[in-house]
Order: sequence, then structure tokens, then C-alpha cells
Amino acid sequence: GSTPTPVATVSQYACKRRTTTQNNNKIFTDAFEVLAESYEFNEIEGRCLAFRRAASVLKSLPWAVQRLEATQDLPCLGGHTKAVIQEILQYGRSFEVEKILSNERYQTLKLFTSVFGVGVKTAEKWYRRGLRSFRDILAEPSIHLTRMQQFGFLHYGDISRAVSEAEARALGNIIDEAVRAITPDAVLALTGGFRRGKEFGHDVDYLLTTPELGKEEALLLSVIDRLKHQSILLYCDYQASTLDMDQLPCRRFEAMDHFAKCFLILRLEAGQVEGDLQRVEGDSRSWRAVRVDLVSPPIDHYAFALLGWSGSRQFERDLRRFARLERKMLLDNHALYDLTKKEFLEAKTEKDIFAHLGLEYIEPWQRNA
Ligand code: TTP
Ligand code: MN
Ligand code: MN
Ligand code: MN
Repeated sequence: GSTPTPVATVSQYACKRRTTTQNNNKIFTDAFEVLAESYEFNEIEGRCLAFRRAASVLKSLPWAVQRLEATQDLPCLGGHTKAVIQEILQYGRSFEVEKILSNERYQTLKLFTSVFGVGVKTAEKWYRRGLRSFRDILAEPSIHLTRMQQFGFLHYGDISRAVSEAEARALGNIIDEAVRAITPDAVLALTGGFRRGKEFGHDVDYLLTTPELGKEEALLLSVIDRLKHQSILLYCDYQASTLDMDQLPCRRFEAMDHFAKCFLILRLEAGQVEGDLQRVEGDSRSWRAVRVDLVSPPIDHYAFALLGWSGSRQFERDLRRFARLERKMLLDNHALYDLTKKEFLEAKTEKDIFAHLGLEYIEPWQRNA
């Protein structure tokens, strides 16, 4: 028989669950993610989040859902999510999801938001003006593209293609070499999806800092300059630090943090990658463009920045929600603030932060919520 072994109660908080990259319920979570995205496109935030939470719960299960009854003790599953599960169990697919996938508005917003620099607001504006394809957008003289969007279109084929682990490693070597040449004792750490053990990503994320406080921003600028001189910098959106520690941690998750950072497009040569580049058939170029994020927190904010940039987004959202609701603490990418004691809690490592929150430590590869 394949009766699932009953697990100890599953927490409603992703930060109290261990979620590896092995998803035993992909058929359901893929469907939930389409529904969540469709609600996001229609700015129905509550339902969007409900489906994201439901997907995250199913991703954490060490077993596949085979009967609806198996989900009865799981948190975050409402009537709507259960109806979708039931539909998929019965017919192997969800008709509601199929209807969304064939919807012109959904398809168009999905296409437009796949461009680097295009968010839901912009995609929606273009849709309302009757634009339906990239050709429509590029042929419309009254549309002003930001520089980021211009480069998004220019490198669309490359940066919409997944980055492999081997490519991420090759980029790591290039950035590490640039960093070492400038500041031998600098700290460079892989974050984002690749730190969580994902095999593919949409970009590669790094934290970069210096042991000496206050030197990190200059280091980031020097690294960018060096990449430029090596002719591998295809695009750079640099954002200076706006860090002000008088401000309390932000309550809203999606708010950007205040560290110096840059969103880059780098040129990666095939010869630098073990194996080969991820490429479409028939593409014989010797290089591809890859999206890279470099973030430079001051060393005394390093642990918070590392935790915040390691993701997943759902894991981060629930860490903040748990801190606020269960501990009366505010957590963001910079700091942890105890509202009861009215003080900031220091941390040198991620483990310190979990300990302050009274949470068991969750390894990066268990944060794929
Ligand atoms: P992403 O690179 O967007 O996501 P990812 O690395 O988890 O997945 P992918 O393979 O698709 O790249 O973001 C990494 C983490 O950084 C994510 O948890 C959210 C966080 N983040 C911030 O904290 N602030 C920001 O401004 C951005 C862009 C991301
Ligand atoms: Mn990433
Ligand atoms: Mn990123
Ligand atoms: Mn802040």
C-alpha cells in the first residue's frame, strides 16, 4: 500500500518546515502557481498569497498527495485549493487552470513580465493600450522603454533561458577573481536559488563585503569597473546605499533593502564553462548573456543580508510573518528589532538570527519553500 506515513503536524510557517528542491507534489503546486500569478495580475493580493502558501505547504511534504483525505490536517488549504486538488486527482488536470492558461490577458501579461525590467504595472498598461506582442511594443513610437527594459529586450533570448549550475560556478570564478585582485580578504558568498541547491536559476546572486566596515561600497564599484574593463559587463544598474539605521526594520516584505547593489548582465564565454553553455539548438555563438545580482551590505549587517537574499521568497515572507506575529519582532534584510525590549538584536551568523527567533536552524537547501 502507499498510505502516507502521518507526519508530525505541518506548521503554517515555511520557516518551521524543511523544504528541499525535491517537490513530490509538482502537479498540484504548478497549478497553484498559475492561479496565484493570475490573481497577482488582477491585483487580488489575498488570493494570490493563499495559493502561494498552499503551494509552499505541499512542496514541504515528503510524500505525494494521492487522496484528498490525506490533506485534511494540513494548514493553509482552503475550499478553493482543495477543489483544485480534487479536480487534478480525478481528471489529471484542472479546468480552471487550463482556462487561465488559454486566457489572452494572462498570456500577454506573462509574456511582458518575462522581460527584465517589466513589472505587472507596466505589462498591464501595455495590455490596456492593445499591445499583445514584443513586436507591437517595439513598433509603438509613443512607448518609452527604460534602459533596463531596452537591455531586457536586447538580451531577451539569453536571459529568459535558465542559468545552469556549471554556468553559475563559472561566473563565481570570474567574480571571485575580480574581487581578489582588488581586496584579497573580501567576503564573497553565493546566495539566492543556487545557495539553496537549485540546479537552474533565472540569475546568479552574490553578497560581497569587506572585513573593514565602510569599505564595501567602494569594493563593489571597483569590481564593476574591473568587469567593464574586461569587456564582460553588458549592462549595469547600480544603486548606491541608502542605509539609515535610525529607521526601524520595514514591515513590508517586498520593499527593497537599502544596501549598495547592482543588477548586471554579464557576458559568459563558453570556454569558461565546464561542459557547455545553456543554448537553444542551432545557436553557435561562443557566449551567452547572464543576469547577475551583486549586493554589498556592511559587514555588521552581513548575516541579515545573507538570510534575506538566500530566499526562497516564501521562506522570507514567513520568517518575517513569524517574527511579527509569534515573537513581536520586526525582521528585514538589515536587522532584527524586538518590539517588547525596544532594541535591535545583534547577529554574526544566520544561526544567531534563528536562535533570537526561537526557531530551529533551517539549512539553506531546506529553504525551498
Ligand atoms: P531572486 O534572485 O529573485 O530569486 P531566487 O534566487 O530565489 O530564484 P531564481 O533562481 O529565480 O533566481 O531573489 C533571491 C532572494 O533575494 C529572494 O529571496 C528575494 C531576495 N531579494 C531581496 O531581498 N531584495 C531584492 O531587492 C531582490 C530583487 C531580491
Ligand atoms: Mn536568483
Ligand atoms: Mn536575483
Ligand atoms: Mn529597512
